[in-house]
Amino acid sequence: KVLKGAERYKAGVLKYKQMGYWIPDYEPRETDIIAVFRITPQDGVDPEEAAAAVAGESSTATWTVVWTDRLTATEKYRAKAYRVDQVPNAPDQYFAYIAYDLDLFENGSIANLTASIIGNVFGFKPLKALRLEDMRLPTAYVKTFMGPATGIVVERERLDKFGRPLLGATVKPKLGLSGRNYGRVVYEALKGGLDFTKDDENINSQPFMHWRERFLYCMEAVNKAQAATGEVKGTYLNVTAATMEDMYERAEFAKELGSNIVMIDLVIGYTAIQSMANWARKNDMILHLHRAGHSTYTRQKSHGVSFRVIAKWMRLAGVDHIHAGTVVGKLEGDPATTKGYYDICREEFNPMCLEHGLFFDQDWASLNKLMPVASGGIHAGQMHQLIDLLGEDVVLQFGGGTIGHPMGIAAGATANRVALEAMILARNEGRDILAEGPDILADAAKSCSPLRA
Ligand code: CAP
Ligand code: MG
Repeated sequence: KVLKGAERYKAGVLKYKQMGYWIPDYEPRETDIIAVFRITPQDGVDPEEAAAAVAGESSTATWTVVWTDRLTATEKYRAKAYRVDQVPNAPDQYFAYIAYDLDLFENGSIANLTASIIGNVFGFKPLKALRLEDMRLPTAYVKTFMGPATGIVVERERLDKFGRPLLGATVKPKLGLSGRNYGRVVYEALKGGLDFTKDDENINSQPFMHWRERFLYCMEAVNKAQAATGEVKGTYLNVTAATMEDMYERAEFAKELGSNIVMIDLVIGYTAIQSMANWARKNDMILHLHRAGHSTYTRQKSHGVSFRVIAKWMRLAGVDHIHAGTVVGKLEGDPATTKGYYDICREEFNPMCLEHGLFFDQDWASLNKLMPVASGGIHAGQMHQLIDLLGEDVVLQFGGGTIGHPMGIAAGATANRVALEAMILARNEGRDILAEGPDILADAAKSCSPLRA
């Protein structure tokens, strides 16, 4: 009988443990990259063997011993599974810790890192499911990346906005407006009090609005709104396109028109993201990353890649903004896990904190901080919850929550700005904004009819 897949492992035909990928007494070196995977072995597969198999398949191994192993320093290059813990309340799942020698990776390349860590192994037969939960990135590796060029501090300085979250809105409907009408939305929203407007993730260059048309009308709106309000304004021009050449062309045009920011979608891929980050760094532009597509692999709790890992990769890659969840809006996310994402973006050092999903201490080695963006079904009525949950260094983005206002777009923007400022003032006065939030909003609404509406 020819044994296949999981059967082979049960019968002990293939033994990654024996091949040297399970080293229970291994103490990771300071320079090792460590990954923690949630593994669900097939019934009857030993979890340590499954962990060893993940280590093998994500580093040097194939399904059999090969002669050429004798020609390299196999011990150094083999990833080492060194710890397997049962997941609380999930009897068939285990956290497997795997250490990788730094020599396995090219400096400064997310594409190269991910080709190993999430390369083939997620389709591996002895596992029912596999999820990459977290990674410890050693300082030696972090330092091979440039990180965000602008980040939080410089963005605030460039925009001259301090002490409060930034306010934005995604132009709606997502698709279908002409350039001229699109520009009108941008102007109304910015003049009404927002700092930013934003293209939607799926707006590129469609028949109803060519990208140049959009950029021209948007920047006219930005300039007019800046002149009318005396504030620095911006609009995230989405330069996502089919090729790098197209993206560079669009980004260059945005710069030529005086934009301070461009936007890309996660779906363009890691190498394209790193190229755009380099471009933004050289051109003094803020780079906004919309995480379009992430839920296809981040949402399931037993299979895929946690968003916390994507956030870490993106801080290395050097985007300046990243969508990181709202907790209270229309898209899934719980407070503890989301706090972990925000800490990855905004802290110099993340201490290990299992409650927030952080499995390791993470030293960011002076890489700039990344501005998180909260977006998705949020509105002024949640201002107290948003500030309480997400703090001050965040972009709050209300699409429907601006453009759906009953009195119009500018009124929607004003309602958000007034709610924000009232809440920040109350917080700075030491009031408990979570408990008193609705009263604070009601008070502010007495002298602001858009907020009242
Ligand atoms: C929000 C949004 C954003 C999502 C992204 C949308 O619009 O423009 O793309 O929030 O989610 O298309 O749904 P509304 P995330 O403000 O009108 O809901 O930030 O979680 O990646
Ligand atoms: Mg959107």
